[in-house]
Amino acid sequence: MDIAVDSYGETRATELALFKASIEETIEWLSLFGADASGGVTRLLYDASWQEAQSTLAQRMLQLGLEVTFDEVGNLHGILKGSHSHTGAIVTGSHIDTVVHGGKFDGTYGIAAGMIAIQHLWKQYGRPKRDLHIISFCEEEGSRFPLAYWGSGYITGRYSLAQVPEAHDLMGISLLEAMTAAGFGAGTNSPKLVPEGIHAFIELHIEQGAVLEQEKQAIGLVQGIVGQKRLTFEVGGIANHAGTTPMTMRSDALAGVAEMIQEVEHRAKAYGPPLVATVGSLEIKPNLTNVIAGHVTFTLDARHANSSELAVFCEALITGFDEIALKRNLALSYKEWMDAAAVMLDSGLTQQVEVICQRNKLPYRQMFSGAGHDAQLMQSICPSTMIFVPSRAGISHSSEEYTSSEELAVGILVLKDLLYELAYHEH
Ligand code: HGY
Ligand code: MN
Ligand code: MN
Repeated sequence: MDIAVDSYGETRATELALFKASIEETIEWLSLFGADASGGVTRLLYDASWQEAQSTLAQRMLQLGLEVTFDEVGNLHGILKGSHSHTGAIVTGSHIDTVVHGGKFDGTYGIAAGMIAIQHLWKQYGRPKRDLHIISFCEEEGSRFPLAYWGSGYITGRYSLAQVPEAHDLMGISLLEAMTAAGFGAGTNSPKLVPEGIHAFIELHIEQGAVLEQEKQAIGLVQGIVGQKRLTFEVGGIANHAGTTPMTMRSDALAGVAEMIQEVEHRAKAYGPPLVATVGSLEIKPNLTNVIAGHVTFTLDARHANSSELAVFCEALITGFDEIALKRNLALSYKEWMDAAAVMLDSGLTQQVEVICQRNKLPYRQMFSGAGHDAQLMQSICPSTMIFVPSRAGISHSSEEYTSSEELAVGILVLKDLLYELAYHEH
C-alpha cells in the first residue's frame, strides 16, 4: 500500500525509507530466534530461543545507548533517561513470546518499532523530558503454560512472585522451575523493576484481522480490547475395547467432546458477533484406533467486547456441557485459567494519534481489538493506547502472517510522533 505522507514532503519520505530498512532488518533478525520447520516462529516463555532473543535484544538496546535491565520475571527494559524523569515515563513495547508456529510480527513488531522510534527521536531531538522506556514483555500468549500476560501481569500487579501460579507445561515443567532455570525469580539479581508513575503506555501492533486491509486504511486507532476467557475441560469416560463394546454400552469421552464442540460452534453462531468461541486444543487418552477414548482434555477460548455478556455465554455453555455429560454418563470438570476483562483504552491518547494521522494525511479508522494485548493490562495502571497496522488477508498466529515494510514504517512514523509529543513536551 503506497501511503502519501506529504505533510513534511522530503523529510518524512526519507524518514519512512530509514524506518522501512530498519524494521525489515530487525524483524528478519529477531525471527531467526525460534525459527521453526513450518516457516514460522516458535519462541516460548523461558525456552532456549526465548532466552537467546531477549539477551540479544538486550545487547542491541545497550548498543543504542539505553540503560538496560531485566526484571525478576524476565521482562527486558531499555530506558532513555529524561531530563525530568520524575514526571513519569512514556513506555512502549510488546511481547517477545509467540504462539507455536506463529508469525514474525505479532509482538516482535512493537518491540522493534519502539527501539527504532526512540533511536531516531534521540538523534533528532536529543534527551527527552520524560523517560522513554521500552519493554520487551516476557510472555503474553499463554502458549507454554496455562497462564497468559505473565510479563505485563507482573508489571501491573496482577501476578506477584510471592505467589507464583501453579502452572505446568506439556512436559510437566512448572512455571517456577522454568523461570528459575532461566535465571529469573525472586531473589535473583534482577531487580523488582516496576516503573513507578507511568505517564502513558503505547503498544504498536499488527491488526491480526482484515479490516484495515479491506478498507485500505494505514492505521487503526484501538478504542478498546475484547474480554477473553480461557478454560481447560477434563471429560472422563470409560476406555474400552472398540470391537467388543456394543454402541449402547459405551461412555465414550471423545464422542461426548465432539458433541460439546458442536455445541460451542452452534451457541456462538446463535449468540452472534462480536462473540467468538474456539476449541483450539484437544488431548485424547489413550488415543488409539481400537480403544474407546477414556479421557479427553480440551480448551475453550471465548471472547466478547462486553465482559458480563461473555460471562453469561460461558455459564450457559458449561450448563450445556453438563447436560451432555449427564446424558452420556461422562465426568466433567474444568478450570478457568484466564479471565481478562474487556477494556476501553485511553480516549485522550487515541485522539492524539488521530490528529497525528490527520496531520500526516494517513487513512485511519477507529476500531476494537478482537485479539488480547499487553495494553489490556497496562490500562489498569496508566493511560494506554494501541496503534494497528494492516495484516495481509487478516492472517495471524500463523507462518503466513505478513505486513509490508512500507506499512510497518508508517506505523513507526505515527509511534515516533506520539512519543515525541508525550516525552519532549510535558503536559
Ligand atoms: O490470543 C490473543 O488474542 C493474543 O494474540 N495473545
Ligand atoms: Mn498473539
Ligand atoms: Mn500480540
